[in-house]
Amino acid sequence: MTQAVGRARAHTNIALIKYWGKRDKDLFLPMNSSLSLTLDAFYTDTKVVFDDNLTEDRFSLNGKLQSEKEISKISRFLDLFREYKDESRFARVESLNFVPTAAGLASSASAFAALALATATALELELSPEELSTFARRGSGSSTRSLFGGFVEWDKGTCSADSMARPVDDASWDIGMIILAVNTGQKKIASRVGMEHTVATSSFYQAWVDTAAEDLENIKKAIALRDFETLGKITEHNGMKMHATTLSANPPFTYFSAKSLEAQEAVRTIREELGISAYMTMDAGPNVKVLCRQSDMERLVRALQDYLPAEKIIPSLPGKDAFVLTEEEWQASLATFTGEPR
Ligand code: 2P0
Repeated sequence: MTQAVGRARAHTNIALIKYWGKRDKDLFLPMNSSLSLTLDAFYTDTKVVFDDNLTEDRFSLNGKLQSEKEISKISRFLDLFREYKDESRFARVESLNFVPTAAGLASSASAFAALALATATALELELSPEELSTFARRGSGSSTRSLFGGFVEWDKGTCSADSMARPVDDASWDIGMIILAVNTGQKKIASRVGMEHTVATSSFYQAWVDTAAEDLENIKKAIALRDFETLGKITEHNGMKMHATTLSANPPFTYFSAKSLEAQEAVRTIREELGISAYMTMDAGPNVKVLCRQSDMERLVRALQDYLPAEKIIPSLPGKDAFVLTEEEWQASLATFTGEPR
């Protein structure tokens, strides 16, 4: 019996310059480059065991065996590594998502980043984290950025080999983010479906691509200068432009719910009346994410409590690079996991 084992942790990330649209669906090549902030409060731990006793791949998430459909996604992803390394063994994959249920954050970014690092570790692949991000990308675009901590750019590249993530700045300078988990339980339009429909039908789509490139250049300058105000303003503007493309799709749709608009209004009011710098962004769901200074976070959380229940306000600091876990750390993770997403 031979086994090859790898374990890893990766944190989720929130895009400040959004990835919205693919130019190649099979290779997950994006229309535009994007930039995100990795968050330390939300992460996925994954263990992969390649084992020649297995006759098929297995996948459990949060202690529950997953359906054929979920397993086939994982198998296709593992095939990329098996082909690269000429590996024939099947694998057992166990993942734990440490994301509060209320946060309603998509976990595909941290999930595929953790799986990519765990698999590369098990198979002893000699890949840089940038190269590994080109594998992660094929599971879910946003997972490229979860291999790194702090501010991370995903360069759209020219082909599969160079469409990769790179660290921009470790964000160790008074940066924080607060998730406003308004979670209305409304029917979701998966981001993959939403972006495809938008690319195909939105009359604003080309303007999105053109201006996202400009936003990316400007936000990188703001990060280099540690200019929080400019960083926040570009973030808010870019996010709203992404959502404008959904409203201009045909038929139109939106990820905004009434509760999202209320939360947005609360952020604007606090910014104007209390003078606290806070800028919002949203993804393919109703929750609002607020970029702020770490030093303002306590005051901002208190102010937000006038508008939202305390349990819906979830602060986070910037997260670190994805990293390899030891068996002891994996066991500790299993022991603290309650069996349901926290
Ligand atoms: C982002 N989103 O940059 C953007 C902004 C949602 C809105 O990346 O099809 O789950 O797996 O590549 O990565 C969510 O899209 O999509 C996303 P796929 P993914 O974070």
